[in-house]
Amino acid sequence: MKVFYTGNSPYARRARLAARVSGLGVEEVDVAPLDAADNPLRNKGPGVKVPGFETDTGAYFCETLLITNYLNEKSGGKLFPSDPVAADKAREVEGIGSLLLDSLFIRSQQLNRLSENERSPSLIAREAERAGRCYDALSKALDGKEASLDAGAIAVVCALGYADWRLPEDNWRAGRSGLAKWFDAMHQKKDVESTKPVF
Ligand SMILES: N[C@@H](CCC(=O)N[C@@H](CS)C(=O)NCC(=O)O)C(=O)O
Repeated sequence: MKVFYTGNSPYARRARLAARVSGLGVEEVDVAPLDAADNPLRNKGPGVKVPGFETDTGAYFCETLLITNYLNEKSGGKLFPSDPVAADKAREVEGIGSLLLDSLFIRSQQLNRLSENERSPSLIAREAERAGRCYDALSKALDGKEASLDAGAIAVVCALGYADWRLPEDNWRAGRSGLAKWFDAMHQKKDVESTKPVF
């Protein structure tokens, strides 16, 4: 199995961390830069996005959640706690982390990729509000929680790490010291630290 990534992609970081936690010996293949005419992903599928994933049977697919679920299934459930109640909670957190990352990504594209007259102020405001609600919900869910690397924690670490890089003005730590403490504790883990975005 192979996971294709670039060092600055928060989505690919999620897939790489999931691959490591799965313990399945997934090979990590750096395919930066994505816009190169001879990028290997061009021969694999229409998306040319990271993460991409190749199975041992030669199938190829994109989409972080699909990849995470595949790795969870193949590893016999290593990406979620074995206790069913805790596993459902982890899915709840994973969903909020996913929402947050999508929201931050939209806003970052608007603010960092478009010129001022191409931007949509209403879209930016809507996504900023959504991100605020996600930060608050994560603060509630993770304040005082143990730093363990399941699919929920992976999604959140990657989203908050992306916020630090692309939207530092969100200042998500302000008034959320429990979440900040949890985030720092997660970075004591070698894989979390070693997959921090390269920029
Ligand atoms: N919905 C996709 C999003 C993946 C995504 O947007 N990846 C970005 C990098 S962070 C990408 O490959 N962008 C290349 C492009 O837009 O051409 C997922 O969940 O995996």
